[in-house]
Amino acid sequence: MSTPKRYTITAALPYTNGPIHIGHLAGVYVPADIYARYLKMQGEVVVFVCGSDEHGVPITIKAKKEGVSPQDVVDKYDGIIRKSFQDFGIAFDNYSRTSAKIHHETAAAFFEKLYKEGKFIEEVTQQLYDDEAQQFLADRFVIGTCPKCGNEESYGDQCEKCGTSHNATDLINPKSAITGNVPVLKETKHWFLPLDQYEPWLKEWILDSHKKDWKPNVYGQCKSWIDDGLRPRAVTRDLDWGIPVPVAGGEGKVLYVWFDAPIGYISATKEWAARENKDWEPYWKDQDTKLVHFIGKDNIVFHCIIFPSMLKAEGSYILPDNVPANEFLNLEGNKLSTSKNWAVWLHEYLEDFPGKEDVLRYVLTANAPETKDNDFTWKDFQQRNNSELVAILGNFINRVVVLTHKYYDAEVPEPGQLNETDENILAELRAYPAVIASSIEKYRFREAQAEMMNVARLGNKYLADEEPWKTIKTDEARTKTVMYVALQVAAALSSICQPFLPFTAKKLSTILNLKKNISWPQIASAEALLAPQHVIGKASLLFEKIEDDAIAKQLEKLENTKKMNQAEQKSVEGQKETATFEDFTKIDLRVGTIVSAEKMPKTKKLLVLKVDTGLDTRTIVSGIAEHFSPEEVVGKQVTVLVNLAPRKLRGTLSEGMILMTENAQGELVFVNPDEAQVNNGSTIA
Ligand code: B3M
Ligand code: ZN
Repeated sequence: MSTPKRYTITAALPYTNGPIHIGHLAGVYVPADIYARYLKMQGEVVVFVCGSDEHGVPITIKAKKEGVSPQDVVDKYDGIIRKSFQDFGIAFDNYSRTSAKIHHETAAAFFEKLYKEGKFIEEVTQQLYDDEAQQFLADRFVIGTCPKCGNEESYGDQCEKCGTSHNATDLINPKSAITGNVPVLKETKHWFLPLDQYEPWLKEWILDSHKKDWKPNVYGQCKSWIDDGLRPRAVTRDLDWGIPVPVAGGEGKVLYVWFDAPIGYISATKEWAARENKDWEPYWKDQDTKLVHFIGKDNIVFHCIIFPSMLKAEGSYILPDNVPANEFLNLEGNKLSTSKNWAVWLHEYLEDFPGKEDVLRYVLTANAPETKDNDFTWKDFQQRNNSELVAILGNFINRVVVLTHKYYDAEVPEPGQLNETDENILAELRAYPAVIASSIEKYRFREAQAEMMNVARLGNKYLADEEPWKTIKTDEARTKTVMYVALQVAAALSSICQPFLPFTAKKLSTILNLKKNISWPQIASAEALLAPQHVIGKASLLFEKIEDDAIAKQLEKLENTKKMNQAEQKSVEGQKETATFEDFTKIDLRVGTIVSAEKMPKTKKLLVLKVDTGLDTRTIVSGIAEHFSPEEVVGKQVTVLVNLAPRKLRGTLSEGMILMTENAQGELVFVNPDEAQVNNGSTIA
């Protein structure tokens, strides 16, 4: 594309089945926001849209779990998500929702047009059905083995492990997520988008035209799907939550969530345009518009293959110019998970760290999973705040501002003749906007942000080398020049940091008492950013140190989550088959005491115990050596199953079994009569 006339920037619509966490932010919203802010600063015409994704099975499942209606669920999370984005400074032009009337209308009209033009295949096929729940099992209502990678917990429409998108009937060993039953097959009519017909075009459009400009992870995934061969995809579902299928025969059916959700970008643009008195169509239909989708890697197939095929089928829309999908962010070494509560939730962060929005933005960008999965740790968060934001950027600004107040009563001094060092610093400064812009335009946000910090480093080094606090005693003229140059660097930073650290940029503008924002072309030009005699504002710290106890608190929160998950896992283990009373009376449980213990030679797991059972002292081989040393168990009173059929383990006859369980931390513990002082041989019943 030659220079675009305008930009349509979209960020994945979050499912309203939970709040936003740092994984969403790092993968999608922070990079999208940096990109949109950057373009707007350059004076480009931009619309940046997002909204709540309120349909689909995840919402219904959440509603069932919480015992409320799907509408209650989406209202609750739409509210939380909307507010947290706003408080965090993600500057959408419009944040809409797919339950909005305008979206229902837009999505239904889109479907209808394709239907009327014969772009769908209408077919009665066998679909998975849960007899007990009396419901078809689409998407996340069914779990089974992924035919591609063998992941045993793949969903009906997509495997989260390998990203493959498939039909529910492709799953091996499917099980209903509602009842756990094995589904049966039942006939039902649906509408399919014949992706196979779009294959030749997709090959040309992606594999030939976007080989160079799409990220290798995105291009690679697309190539692998196309190479595997595409098949027709159902775009309707037998569900009761969603947008009703608007054509004859569609009664009781809704649009597939991944059919309606991306159309949400269009509805959000329409809603915005109506509010702003603008025309939405050029943003979606003019070839001079650059459309960019920010998403996480699990959404690649939908944004690169399915949605573009829908747009192509419709015929009047532009296609995405790029889909800079990120990989995943982990938390303290483990995969982020909404259901396991393994996350740093945005709304909680904002409460725990008020005024520190930019710290999180900074850390997430510095660690962004742009080319591979990455890990967020609280230690790294603290470290990057204390030794980068505070020690480099904050420190530079503070020195400049404090010295300007002290030496010149807050007035920018008149510089003398610039020497070579000064000229070099200013020349370096002027080169930065182009360098940073080029990284941003290539979607390399961590690189771009690192260059922004280099501007602060440049300023710090200049001050450290020129030592105005020393020259003030010997050379007033030189000191003025140095402070003037340093103030130019500070002023440039207020603008350069804006896309990355918008709250800081604002603070810095106030500190420097800027009347107008400084533009990047201005920085690149030779003009003064802060003229002599300009009076700066009061000094105040841009960042503050984060102490150990704040970090310890967060780690403790995670530790508690871990414990709760472990406890929950225990309690959910299903009950076994019914045992009759006769079955039970066959079992002879006694209290015994371990009188000696030693490791079974050449094994890791086995201890050979001698146990006084009250009946006799017998040998029992127990697989607990990785959890207990022989010394630890001698003298312990334990529960013994004494009439278990004896068997030989590694040549030693074992005559019984010691009962064990796991505590909430997952450690093995004895099932014993505790401190009760029971005689050996007492029966347990
Ligand atoms: N709701 C996000 C997800 O997979 C999904 C994105 C829709 S974008 C049109 O969590
Ligand atoms: Zn898979």
